[in-house]
Amino acid sequence: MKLLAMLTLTLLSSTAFSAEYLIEQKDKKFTKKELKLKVGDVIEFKNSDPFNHNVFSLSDAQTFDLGSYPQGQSKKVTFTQAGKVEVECAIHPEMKLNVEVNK
Ligand SMILES: [Cu+2]
Repeated sequence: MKLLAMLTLTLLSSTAFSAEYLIEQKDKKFTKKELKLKVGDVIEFKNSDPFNHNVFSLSDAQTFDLGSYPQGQSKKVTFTQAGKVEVECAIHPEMKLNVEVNK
């Protein structure tokens, strides 16, 4: 019984501190240029332009590729390591978002 209570508390505390941010791709820009967050936080990338965007990162701290997707769709990334993550769009090289992930 005691163990179960401790386990429940651990599960609650690990989820209680993770935040979720919404970044849109609009007018060929990310709606923010910089974002600071913590390990475990999530960014939802939503395409709000009437054409495809891609979301990827080749950064050492985190590499990912969400592929290309059209207006109205969104995909989420959980940031799992501290460091700097530069997020880009393969279709529009001028699009950049710098994410600083802190412990
Ligand atoms: Cu784009």
